[in-house]
Amino acid sequence: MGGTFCKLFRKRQMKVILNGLDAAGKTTILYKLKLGQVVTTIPTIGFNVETVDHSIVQMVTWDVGGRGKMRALYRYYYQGSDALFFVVDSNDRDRIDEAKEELFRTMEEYTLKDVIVVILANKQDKVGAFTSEEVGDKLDLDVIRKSHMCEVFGTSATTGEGLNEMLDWVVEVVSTKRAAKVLESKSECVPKGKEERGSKSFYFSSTVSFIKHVFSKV
Ligand SMILES: Nc1nc2c(ncn2[C@@H]2O[C@H](COP(=O)(O)OP(=O)(O)OP(=O)(O)O)[C@@H](O)[C@H]2O)c(=O)[nH]1
Ligand SMILES: [Mg+2]
Repeated sequence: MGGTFCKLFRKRQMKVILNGLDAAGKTTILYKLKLGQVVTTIPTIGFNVETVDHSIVQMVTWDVGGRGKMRALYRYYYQGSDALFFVVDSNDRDRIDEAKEELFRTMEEYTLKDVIVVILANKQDKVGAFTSEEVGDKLDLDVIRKSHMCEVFGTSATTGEGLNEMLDWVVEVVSTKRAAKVLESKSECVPKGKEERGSKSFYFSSTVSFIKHVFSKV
């Protein structure tokens, strides 16, 4: 019983991968989300893993460095991810095609087949940056949307613009996806034929098994 109450009030966990070209702003975003402040960064070699709390959710966030030979190994850490945050330097017009290539290369990973894809059109505070719509067009997001739920947000890691709105959307979408999955498996687990459909005992046993099932998943 105690365990059930703990489960009720415990934050749900999500796994998030922060990816994108070097210097796009991944590490700055990670620490802005975690600490609420702008930290001085150096290029990430390897990765940073931090937990970020947002509303009912705790996100285990993997910030993978945008350069280096180890990059090819990062995919081994993608397993079980709920969301891919792909960060783009919207002010770097010369590298937007490279960013698109990196996004499409990343999306080929089988372990990312079920993630939601969140494009962070970062550095919106810089004059002359592509807008989030322009970034979406340049990255050909309509192609990604054929296989994944995908949204683009204009952000600035330095001012914090767009970050909360983005997290709200992610939490809502991932929670809805999980609930749909539980309901789907519930329809497979409800015993059929034991009680007559429509009878009180049928609904009682269905509800009990559904609640048990939900608590076994949270
Ligand atoms: N003006 C502005 N500068 C930013 C923003 N986000 C990051 N920067 C700066 O961009 C530079 C690179 O930021 P990082 O967070 O280190 O980039 P990264 O994507 O982690 O880079 P790697 O670790 O090399 O993959 C730093 O000088 C940041 O201060 C932003 O939204 N606006
Ligand atoms: Mg970094």
